[in-house]
Amino acid sequence: MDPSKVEKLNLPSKTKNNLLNTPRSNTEQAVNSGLTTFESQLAREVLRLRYWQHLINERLKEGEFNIPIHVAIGNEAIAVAVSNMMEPDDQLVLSHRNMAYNLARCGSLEPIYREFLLSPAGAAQGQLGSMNLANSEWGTVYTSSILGNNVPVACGLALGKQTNNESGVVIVLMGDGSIEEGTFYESLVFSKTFALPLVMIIENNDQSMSSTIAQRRSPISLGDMCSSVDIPYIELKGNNVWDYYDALRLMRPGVARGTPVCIEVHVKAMNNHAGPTPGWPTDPLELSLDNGLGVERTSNDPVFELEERIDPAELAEITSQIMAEEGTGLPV
Ligand SMILES: Cc1ncc(C[n+]2csc(CCOP(=O)(O)OP(=O)(O)O)c2C)c(N)n1
Ligand SMILES: [Mg+2]
Repeated sequence: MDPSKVEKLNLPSKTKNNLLNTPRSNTEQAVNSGLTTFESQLAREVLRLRYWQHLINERLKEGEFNIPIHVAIGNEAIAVAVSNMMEPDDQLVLSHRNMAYNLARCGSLEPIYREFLLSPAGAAQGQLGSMNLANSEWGTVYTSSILGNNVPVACGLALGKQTNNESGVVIVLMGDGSIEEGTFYESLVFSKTFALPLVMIIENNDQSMSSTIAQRRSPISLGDMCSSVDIPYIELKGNNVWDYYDALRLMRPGVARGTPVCIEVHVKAMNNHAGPTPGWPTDPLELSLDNGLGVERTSNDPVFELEERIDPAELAEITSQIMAEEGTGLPV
């Protein structure tokens, strides 16, 4: 891509230098905070995903897109952990809220941004838009905007691997709303019955469009549901990307040997269900790059988790490198 065509989103220079909410006292600390290269890479990917999603949200605010787009600010730690856990033969199956995963797998904002514009230069030649965006070159083999539709498809892909004696596992993503579809239970039973190499990940943001779980249904204990069909259940919370990666790597060999696993990860929807945030003049949700990359100073926010663990100078350095990378900005 021609770097001269890249606009580094028009931010006040004060903001550019202060994208991280890191008001720690000792900013003079040594830059090398003792992270391994790999830990640093995971942190970098989380920050980059956040930056890219902010950029998309800024363009959503300007009304640039003609299709529904589901930002996933708050889902970066699990997306980066999944992306890095994947091996070359693994297959990823996504839902309407696929942005963090597709960006993590693609490793570049531009083809996805162009796809959102339905451009022939987009990641799917402008044919899939956002809610169905898949690209097998990234390992994202199927994405569905129909809740619950992608889980049996993932079962079929995993069955295909097993039947053809192919390596790799299938990972399917869904939300707390999607598990209300009957296909989820059927897929639990099916995957166990056929010992499929399948990882089912439920991003529980306690939200399905505008309703919380308590507003729309009785609670579902995923742990109990899984144990009733003898499927291992793992609960992830805290948004620490390194912990999430370790948990996924630990689980993967068993899945590859034919033990399907169900993972519930707690995420916080820090953006509106779809479209821009804020979405209307009295919207209580506020998202702006002017406030930095971080949104909440709690463990709901994967960026805050990094701010708590990485030396501020090192974090600021990583952030400015991300913003200076070729292809990181948006085309004019
Ligand atoms: C079968 C079906 N019913 C309803 C919808 C409309 N719909 C789109 S997204 C959504 C909420 C999904 O909630 P969840 O699965 O928890 O994902 P989240 O948006 O919270 O990430 C609904 C009801 C749909 N896409 N498919
Ligand atoms: Mg949800």
